[in-house]
Amino acid sequence: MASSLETQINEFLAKWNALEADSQQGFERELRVAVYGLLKAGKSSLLNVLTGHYSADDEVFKTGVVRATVENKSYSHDGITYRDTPGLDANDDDTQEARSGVEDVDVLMFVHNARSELDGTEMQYLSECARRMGSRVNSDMLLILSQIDQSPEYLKVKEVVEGQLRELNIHPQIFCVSATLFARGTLENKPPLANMSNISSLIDKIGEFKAHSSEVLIEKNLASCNALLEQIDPLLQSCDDRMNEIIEFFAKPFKQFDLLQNEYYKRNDELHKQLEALKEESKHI
Ligand SMILES: Nc1nc2c(ncn2[C@@H]2O[C@H](COP(=O)(O)OP(=O)(O)OP(=O)(O)O)[C@@H](O)[C@H]2O)c(=O)[nH]1
Ligand SMILES: [Mg+2]
Repeated sequence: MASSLETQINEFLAKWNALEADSQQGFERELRVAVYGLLKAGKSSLLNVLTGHYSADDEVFKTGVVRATVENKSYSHDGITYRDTPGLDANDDDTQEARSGVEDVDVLMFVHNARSELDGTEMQYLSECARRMGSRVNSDMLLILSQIDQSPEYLKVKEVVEGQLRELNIHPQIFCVSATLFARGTLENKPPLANMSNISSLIDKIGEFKAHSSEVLIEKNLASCNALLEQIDPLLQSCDDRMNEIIEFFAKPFKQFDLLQNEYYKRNDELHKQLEALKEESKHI
């Protein structure tokens, strides 16, 4: 009980200090954009093309058919810090690492493979994002339907996904993209291929975020500040409750001690009086 309250207070202070440090950087820092999503969603491949790395031997974010990303990794490109995170739900450590990797980001790209609708786990992670980001979830989160070159039915999937997002009562902008098509189109100098990838529209969107980054940062800090302020009253209440428990814990023995002390003073008084009387008597002997 005590340690959990202590943990809550420490977590609160850590968030508060981080927010303060963030504000003190004077909004000079780079916009932070992160990917988040299930294993093999195509997160690292997407970041490679967004940072201008198109071939397998040139990638900055490791990709592959087996679990490739096991820790958060940031890379700065064109004034933006891109952050890769491990796939959610591969194991608890990876999920925890990914969660910590997206805590302080300005723009969150939730990446989902366009071959099927969102599954239950992704719905849970998305509602967690909605809780954490508040109203920012609609403006600062993008839903990326990835690998569309492998999903001829991706537009139908997109419609289903839109319905699922409505169920969650969130409305992030959706981008249907293919990192592979963009990389091939660029390397082989085939603009139509690159155009089919829709990566350019995502790059434009990120450019808009960058152009308004100081507003984005101020709004984000304000939202985080308000969310933290809302935690203060419940925390104070928990502190009061704890203090009352402690007072109650000590009150009983203190009361007994008081009674004993009074009894002692009373007896001491009587003894003094008796001794005085004896002394008086002895004078007359
Ligand atoms: N055809 C096609 N394959 C893709 C695309 N994007 C990623 N892939 C492939 O999908 C596999 C997984 O891609 P990654 O980028 O490593 O996926 P990830 O989400 O980072 O995976 P983890 O880090 O392991 O969670 C790789 O084999 C990629 O080559 C795409 O747009 N089209
Ligand atoms: Mg990866």
